Amino acid sequence: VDNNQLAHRLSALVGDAHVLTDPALKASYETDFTGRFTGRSRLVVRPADTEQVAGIVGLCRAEGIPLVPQGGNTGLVGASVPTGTEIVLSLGRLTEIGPVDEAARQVTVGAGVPLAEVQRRVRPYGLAFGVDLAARDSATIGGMIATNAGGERVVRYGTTRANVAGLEAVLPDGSVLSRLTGLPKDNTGYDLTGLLVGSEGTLAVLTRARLRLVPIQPRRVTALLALPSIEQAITALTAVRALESLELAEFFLPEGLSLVMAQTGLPAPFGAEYPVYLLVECAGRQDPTEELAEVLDDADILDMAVAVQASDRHRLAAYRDRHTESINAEGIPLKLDVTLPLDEVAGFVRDLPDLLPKRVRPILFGHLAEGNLHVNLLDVASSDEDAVSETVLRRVAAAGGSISAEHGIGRAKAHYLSLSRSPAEIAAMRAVKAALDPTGILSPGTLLP
Ligand code: LAC
Ligand code: ZN
Repeated sequence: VDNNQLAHRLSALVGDAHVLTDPALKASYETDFTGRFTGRSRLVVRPADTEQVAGIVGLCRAEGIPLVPQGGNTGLVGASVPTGTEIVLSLGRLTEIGPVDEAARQVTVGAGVPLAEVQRRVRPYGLAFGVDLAARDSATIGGMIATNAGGERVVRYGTTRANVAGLEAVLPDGSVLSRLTGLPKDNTGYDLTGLLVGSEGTLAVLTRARLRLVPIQPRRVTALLALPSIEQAITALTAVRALESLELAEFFLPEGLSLVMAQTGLPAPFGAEYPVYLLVECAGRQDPTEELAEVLDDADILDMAVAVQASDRHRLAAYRDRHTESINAEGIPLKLDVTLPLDEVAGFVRDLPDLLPKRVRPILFGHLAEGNLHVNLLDVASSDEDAVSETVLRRVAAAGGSISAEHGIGRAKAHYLSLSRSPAEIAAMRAVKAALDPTGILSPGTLLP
């Protein structure tokens, strides 16, 4: 079918207003927010519900038209950006939120609901979704599940996988899988929900999710610690991990802090610059300030800012949260997102500059409790990108780490998958892909090259 016929048939399913063929209207769906991944799509289609999604997928399957599902387009590995032959299937209109089940502590939401909207909706019940991340206003639940997003609260609540009780999804043949009861005990065969979490749009189009919720911990303290080294930051982290109330342990370095201050106009947090910064937050039913001070008593802390009021806490958190946007303002970074065993983190940070061409500026920050480093490289010549990525990712793999901690594989890391996965694992993944999507219409080029 040519594009006009396709647009016509899709319009019959979703309405004229929701099939975008005008290049100006399509543009924001064709480039990711860092500007690194960009491509063309045949058109963009915006269904309103599961039935319309099933209709679109069925049509694409019948006509052999590839499609790329897209949520808030905040992904960082190019998994939801088209390359030319696909249509973009935007889930942004699937925004229904069901009643909050207080007894089960669950809620069913549409794939297109932004994270911040879920949090707003469940807050009056004293509940929260356990996953939180800097892109909360745009990132959608469907996209977060497709990437198994991690974020800043993993140390307490786990990744998205641990917070999803069930899914509804459209398979490439147009059939609908629905597992939304959220039963905490349900041993009836393969865990299809678990399989689709982290599948990056390659196995199914996610349409709804049953989310687990956690009680809001009303008393909160945030502290920004200045430390002499990564080793000492890990010692401090080990100390705070003794606390059940620990929700967040994020690190950043002076180079990143300077960019954030320059971009945002925030004042320096301390009178001097220090080698490493660790942002920690504890929350409980009782004020955790005292227990935090207690466990940090022996740590080698050079300076510290502590905040209890929400506005003060948010000001401290901003030094960390605003890293991504501040880096983007400097240029299009080469982004690597790796995990290392904790005892390898300091050595990696020390060795990194020697692995890079001289002019490259590494900006590191991330989730220290998981050994998850966001390696942002500015000023990498485009001819050096592949070599630089491979060198750094090989170093990570050699240290027993993972080449993707939380952003996924997407298109960006597909060629490096074998650094983190064995031939047997990749063969098993290919077999699953072939069984569910035999003609390969879903997100071609993502995850499995
Ligand atoms: C963060 C995103 C980049 O941690 O993963 O801010
Ligand atoms: Zn992150």
